[in-house]
Amino acid sequence: MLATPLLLLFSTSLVQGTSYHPPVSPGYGQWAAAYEKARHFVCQLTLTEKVNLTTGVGTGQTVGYSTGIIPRLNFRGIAGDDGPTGVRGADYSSAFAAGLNLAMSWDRELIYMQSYANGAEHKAKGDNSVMAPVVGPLGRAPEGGRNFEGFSPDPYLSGIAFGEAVAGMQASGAIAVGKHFILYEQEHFREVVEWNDWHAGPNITEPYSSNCDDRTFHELYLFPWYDGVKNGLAGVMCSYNQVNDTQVCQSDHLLNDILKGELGFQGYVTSDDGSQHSGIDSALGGMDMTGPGETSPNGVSGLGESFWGPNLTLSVLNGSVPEWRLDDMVTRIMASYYYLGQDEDYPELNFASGDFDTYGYEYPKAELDWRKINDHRDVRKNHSAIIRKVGSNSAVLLKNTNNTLPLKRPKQIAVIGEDAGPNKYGPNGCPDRACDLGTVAMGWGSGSTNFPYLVDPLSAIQQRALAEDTVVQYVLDNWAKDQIDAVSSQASVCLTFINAISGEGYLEVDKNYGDRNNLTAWKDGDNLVKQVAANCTQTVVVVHAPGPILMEEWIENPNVTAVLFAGFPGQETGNSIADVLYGDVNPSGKLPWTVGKRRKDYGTDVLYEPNGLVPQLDFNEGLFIDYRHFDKHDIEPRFEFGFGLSYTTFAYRNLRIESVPMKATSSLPSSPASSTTGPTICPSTSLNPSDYTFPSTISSLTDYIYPYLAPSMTVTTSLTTPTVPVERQTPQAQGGDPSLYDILYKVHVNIKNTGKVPGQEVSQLYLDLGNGEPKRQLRGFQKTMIQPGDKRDVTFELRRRDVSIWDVVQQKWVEVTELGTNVKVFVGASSRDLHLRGVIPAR
Ligand SMILES: *[C@@H]1O[C@H](CO)[C@@H](O)[C@H](O)[C@H]1NC(C)=O
Ligand SMILES: *[C@@H]1O[C@H](CO)[C@@H](O)[C@H](O)[C@H]1NC(C)=O
Ligand SMILES: *[C@@H]1O[C@H](CO)[C@@H](O)[C@H](O)[C@H]1NC(C)=O
Ligand SMILES: *[C@@H]1O[C@H](CO)[C@@H](O)[C@H](O)[C@H]1NC(C)=O
Ligand SMILES: *[C@@H]1O[C@H](CO)[C@@H](O)[C@H](O)[C@H]1NC(C)=O
Ligand SMILES: *[C@@H]1O[C@H](CO)[C@@H](O)[C@H](O)[C@H]1NC(C)=O
Ligand SMILES: *[C@@H]1O[C@H](CO)[C@@H](O)[C@H](O)[C@H]1NC(C)=O
Ligand SMILES: *[C@@H]1O[C@H](CO)[C@@H](O)[C@H](O)[C@H]1NC(C)=O
Ligand SMILES: *[C@@H]1O[C@H](CO)[C@@H](O)[C@H](O)[C@H]1NC(C)=O
Ligand SMILES: CC(=O)N[C@H]1CO[C@H](CO)[C@@H](O)[C@@H]1O
Repeated sequence: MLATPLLLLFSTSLVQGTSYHPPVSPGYGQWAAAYEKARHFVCQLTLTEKVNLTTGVGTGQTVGYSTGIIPRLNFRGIAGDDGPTGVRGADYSSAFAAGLNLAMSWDRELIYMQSYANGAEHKAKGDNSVMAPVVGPLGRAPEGGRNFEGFSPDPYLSGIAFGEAVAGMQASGAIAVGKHFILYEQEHFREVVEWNDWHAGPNITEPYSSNCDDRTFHELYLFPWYDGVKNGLAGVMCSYNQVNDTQVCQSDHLLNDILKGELGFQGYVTSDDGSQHSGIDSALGGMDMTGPGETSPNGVSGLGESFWGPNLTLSVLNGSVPEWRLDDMVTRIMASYYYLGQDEDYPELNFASGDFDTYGYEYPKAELDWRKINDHRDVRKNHSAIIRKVGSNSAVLLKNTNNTLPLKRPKQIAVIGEDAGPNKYGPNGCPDRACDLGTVAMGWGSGSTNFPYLVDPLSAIQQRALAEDTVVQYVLDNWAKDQIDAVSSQASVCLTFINAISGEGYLEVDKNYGDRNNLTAWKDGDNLVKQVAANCTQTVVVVHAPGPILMEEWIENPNVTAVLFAGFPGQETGNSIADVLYGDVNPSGKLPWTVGKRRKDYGTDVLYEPNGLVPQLDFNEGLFIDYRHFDKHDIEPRFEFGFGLSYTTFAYRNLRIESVPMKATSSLPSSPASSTTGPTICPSTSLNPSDYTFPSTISSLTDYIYPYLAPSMTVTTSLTTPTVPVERQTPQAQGGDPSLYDILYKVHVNIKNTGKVPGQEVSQLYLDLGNGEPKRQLRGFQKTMIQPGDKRDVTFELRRRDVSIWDVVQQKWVEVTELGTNVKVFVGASSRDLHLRGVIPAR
């Protein structure tokens, strides 16, 4: 125990004299009430209780991302779990469609609905927070392993999707932890241990550094975060990579200046599993919670060791981390809890991620506390209907010669390809879904969940076909050439399933370390299609993939009469596909990226070989990724961004631009109370050794992270009343400068359904902003259901942000019309099918 008497002497020297001056717990706007409750709560806490709420107890525990608890106040801490497609590691929960499919749907309401349902399942299982939605990676390189977890390389589409996903998820009551912040665009080299030890190098010494200029950063990668923060995002996960050779999780610039300052983020920042690289620096740099708690990913080494926990307690006691910073961390965490109303009737944790047993140890490593760990609560409700709808409404019809689809009572169907059938080991037969066996409906890694069931395409199609007395043949082996020839030469229609898969970097499939090694179909998919098409004049290709695949080997084959891109639709994949094939649902998905003809046409790629001990990922292409690159260099894509066919046709007319009369411009709210009085700081009263030494009343568990000083730790300095820095207290509004969201223009068009069936059209608005910007950038879209022969007026609203560029000198968004630019407006059915044009004149 501690012999040194505490010297009550506060040292501010470490704080003053450095450039470090983060924004302190704000609590304005919609967050005011939550902050008041949080401050009240935090003011009751002792030092170790505060530290407990910032530190995960370790991944050795049954549920990852769980902080310590406060028994004295009967507060059970903040529990969280992955992720974007459901409650990871749980049973009796849903396997939702991937973020990719939400983007492919271009449907705000569906994005909101599925995110709400996912949040509700987490809540019912007792998770306070959900590690989702994903908006980083944005998708700089089409091979990027985790692109499918997010939305689109277009920042506007991603921003709208992210905003809806945050709003939907948090409407359920769960905290959305948006991830990954930021410039995390590939899996290779994201983690030293993972790369050197698990993938056997060549060795690196630090995670890769994403080097991106300020304008590109703001206009592409940061852009969608505004929409999430604007909609109340309460959690953010900082990413594995470095930016400009600084770890993101300790970047004062990125977390304090940009996220908490410029974007006005009022929630908390948590680390990923192994993305924290320091104790003091991450605290000062703006991180608020160390999710898993441990120093290394998955606790591969140093089990029970933490940069925070005991180290944070000591850092506060010895003055390295001012106590107001700890208070700020805990206040942000608790404000998020209150903001979501979790103090009222929130379910208790009733499952154990990855463990389906009913009884088990609460602390497995220590084999302690045998108890009920899983209620097996079925939380799925009617979510299968939503998932099926997302699947069918996101499928993108790329080719449909002579109306091959929808199927018209074919006499005989052949279903061909391993991707049409089940995995013989079961839908959850591969750990974290890291394999390409049977049909693929999600990617691998923390974007995966357990399937409660998986409707494979063959089952769904067969069921549907039998109702029409169709004969159904199938071959599920991609290399069974004789059988394939036999069935494809007999069938009236040959439904051919091919796929590709990608995932998170800690697992490898066929030497793909998360990122895909190529953009072609896996399992000899191209040859499979060619072989079927050689014998079948109605070959329909269905693709399950995490992003674009190259289709050049067969796309122009006249026997390939239809192509449907299905993405990763989750548990209902077969039903969703059958709904579209049979015309029960008219396809309305559009590509959220470009399908190129050659890999090199994209101009960006994953860095596969380290270019140094600290791999450098230079974003030299600037603003020009995906369609912006194809447009700039006049490269003809196979299918352009925004493309997708329907069973009906649409005609566009009458573009009209309306200038919205300027209201008194919204501006930053005048300084709220917190900046005049300063944030409430609650020094831990009567600080004595019992506040931070191991209590005799609890027995220490192996590999478990506590807030108490380790026996080897001694306190040399001590603290008194902390001073609060004032420099960066000027609060921003949630989502940044509110005037960025003012509607400046409305663009109206009229769309007619000129075909014979009802259909939804995703109409798209693009702008040419001049000033070195891409020729066309998406800045509006609407999905509209129109009956045959009917017309609908569609309106796009342009916010100030949508007609602005980031001025690196002034460090602010500037409207281009004020720079003397005539803004060209295009509206149409894809980024290259632009029926209508107009101009917003310079001012
Ligand atoms: C910190 O949390 C642990 C459980 O994770 C609990 O055993 C301990 O009592 C807590 N400490 C304090 C000071 O509340
Ligand atoms: C790479 O690093 C691993 C562990 O970090 C080590 O075991 C191995 O010897 C290193 N290899 C080389 C070639 O330096
Ligand atoms: C990276 O550094 C460059 C050069 O200092 C700077 O212009 C840029 O804004 C930095 N990028 C980010 C994302 O902070
Ligand atoms: C304190 O942090 C260091 C790394 O800075 C780590 O090696 C050590 O294990 C931590 N101590 C505890 C008790 O977690
Ligand atoms: C305070 O404690 C932290 C955590 O162990 C340590 O890293 C740091 O060097 C200490 N600072 C001082 C001034 O003793
Ligand atoms: C699911 O159930 C909810 C609540 O009963 C209802 O509001 C919603 O419309 C249903 N959704 C679907 C897709 O059936
Ligand atoms: C499509 O239909 C037209 C008219 O019936 C026919 O001439 C053409 O050969 C068909 N194309 C294919 C690829 O089947
Ligand atoms: C692309 O990668 C997949 C999966 O590793 C592999 O099956 C396929 O053969 C590769 N394609 C080419 C053209 O190398
Ligand atoms: C299309 O199918 C027919 C019938 O099997 C076959 O004769 C023809 O060669 C095929 N065409 C191509 C380009 O494979
Ligand atoms: C039954 C039949 O027509 N089979 C043909 C299918 O196509 C191959 C070429 O890929 C021919 O060799 C078969 O004769």
